[in-house]
Amino acid sequence: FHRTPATFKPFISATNPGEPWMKVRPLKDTDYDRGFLQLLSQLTHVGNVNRTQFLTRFSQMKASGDYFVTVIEDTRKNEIIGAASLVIERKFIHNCSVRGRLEDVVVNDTYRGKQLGKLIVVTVSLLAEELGCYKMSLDCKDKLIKFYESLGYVLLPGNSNSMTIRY
Ligand code: 16G
Repeated sequence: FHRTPATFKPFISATNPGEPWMKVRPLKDTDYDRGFLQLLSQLTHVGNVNRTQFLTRFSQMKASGDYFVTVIEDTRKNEIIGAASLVIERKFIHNCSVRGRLEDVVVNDTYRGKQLGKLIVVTVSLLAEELGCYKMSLDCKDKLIKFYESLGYVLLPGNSNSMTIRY
């Protein structure tokens, strides 16, 4: 992540995540059985999503070509311990450019202190840049602003208020 070289220790990267039992990779079908949805429930309400629903939604995401769901696996336990998604939004503006959205970032809270949040966010942010996104945006709770700022994200006062209507 070239804008913040000092904040990300170079010895941790997607291909070298810091522990031999950690693997950073794209989501796959069998992650239903590795606790992927249980992990997401540490972020927000997931509901009772059965295997068929999961596989159907995941194949729709893959078919669209605009969803890049990235996970961290604990290969010792066969368990998903971190996740983040890049969603590509196609635009007419900026010469038909694409915008990245960082979504559903979650790290298993029993794995604190291993920089997994940083690892997954930097990985997905680099992917956005690689795929030609002219910017990447996210929504987060107040308490996470400092974390995202440490990775190069900025609040643009008056310019990028996040607004929501819930259904
Ligand atoms: C956070 C997440 C967002 C997620 C939402 C779920 C990040 C950067 N942001 O805003 O992706 O979808 O929480 O909360 O991970 P909700 O259930 O209230 O929509």
